[in-house]
Amino acid sequence: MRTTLAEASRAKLAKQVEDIVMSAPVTDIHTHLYDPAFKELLFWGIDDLLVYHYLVSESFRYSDLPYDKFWSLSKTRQADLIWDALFIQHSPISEACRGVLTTLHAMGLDVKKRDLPALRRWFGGQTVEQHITRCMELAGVEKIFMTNSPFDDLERPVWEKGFRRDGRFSAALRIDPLLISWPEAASTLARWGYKVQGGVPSRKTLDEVRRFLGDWTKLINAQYVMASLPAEFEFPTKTVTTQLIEGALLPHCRDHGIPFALMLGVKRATNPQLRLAGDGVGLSNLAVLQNLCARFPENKFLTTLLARENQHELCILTRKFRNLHPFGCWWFTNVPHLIDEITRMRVELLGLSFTPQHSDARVLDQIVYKWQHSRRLIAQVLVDKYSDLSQTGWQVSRAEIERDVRDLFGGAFERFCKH
Ligand code: FIX
Ligand code: ZN
Repeated sequence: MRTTLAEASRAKLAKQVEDIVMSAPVTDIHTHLYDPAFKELLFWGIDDLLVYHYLVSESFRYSDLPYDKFWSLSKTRQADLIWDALFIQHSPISEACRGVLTTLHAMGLDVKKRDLPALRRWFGGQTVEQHITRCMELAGVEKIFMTNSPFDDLERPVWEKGFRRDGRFSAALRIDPLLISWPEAASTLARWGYKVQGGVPSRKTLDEVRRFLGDWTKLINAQYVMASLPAEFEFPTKTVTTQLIEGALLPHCRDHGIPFALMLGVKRATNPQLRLAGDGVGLSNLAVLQNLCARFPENKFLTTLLARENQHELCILTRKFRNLHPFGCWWFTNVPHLIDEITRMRVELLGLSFTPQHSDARVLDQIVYKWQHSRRLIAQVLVDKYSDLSQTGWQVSRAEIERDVRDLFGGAFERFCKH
């Protein structure tokens, strides 16, 4: 069958775009991974891959085991049950299941043997140092942003003790408790020596909260401050949260020239018996973002939204506010047809002025599949968009495509954070 000229040039363009997108280095701007200095806080290996909360919730679809019984088991026993339920008793066809296999396959492991003990033996023979390098090379990730919470009792002492930083890991200051459970956070800060009072924050308390944010931003060299806020979160309101945001958090971010990252739309503990796997989603009122961007033009706001139904309005808001930068297909939207839909919509409405993806990896090995899967989908969108462009006679060079992809994979984010 004769290939038309148009088909031939589209195939040539597609090959070029796919090569560039599949090999471009990426900055992973939000993960739950840790610098190796945090030792066991960095999860990796086959059992951690299998007990990932995405798979826990999927496996309970097939199990009538009492939740407490499951949580009382060792990680290995939990992994055995999840492997059996999702990979042996049923085809591992979901995105999270396929992800595990994409990662194992990329590491040269023969998944068709379905031999979990053999997989465990292989991972048992690896060191964390070599595995970090292996996973970052396979994923094409050159920089990993951690999620660093001073309120985490396992993490905080490591920072306070100090350690030699691994340059591949950047820090982000996570402050959810400050905004969603102030009274408790206030007593914690007071215990740490900050002169804060619970209740409605006085000027003194707001200054002390700024001192706390300043101390930790300096200690960890935070590149942004982040909080995940519930679907029903509103701004401004006559609440302490609004006062903390206006009177401490945003002035702090302006002083340090760093963005505030809002992750909106989670319904924590929809089913608390599933623990981390028990969170759900809700529609966010995006007036929050409009009000923040309009009232604080000197502040920069990064944002990712959990609800599919919020994505179009976010694109429109982003067209109105240059101090707003959307990123990623977060969590329940991190599935192929939504990554395609959201990325296509963003390119069509925002051009290249956004960051299409972050991995949100909780297990080191996950960066391999999360980026391989997303790169393929992003490449497909770009092939279609550049092909549409070439229909107009406009020619894009290889260097221009490389420039555009560099922007999408971290360049636009870095520039947004710096300005
Ligand atoms: O708030 C967050 O950073 C979320 O990403 C996590 O809470 C969530 O558990 C997760 O792992 C999503 O992928
Ligand atoms: Zn996260």
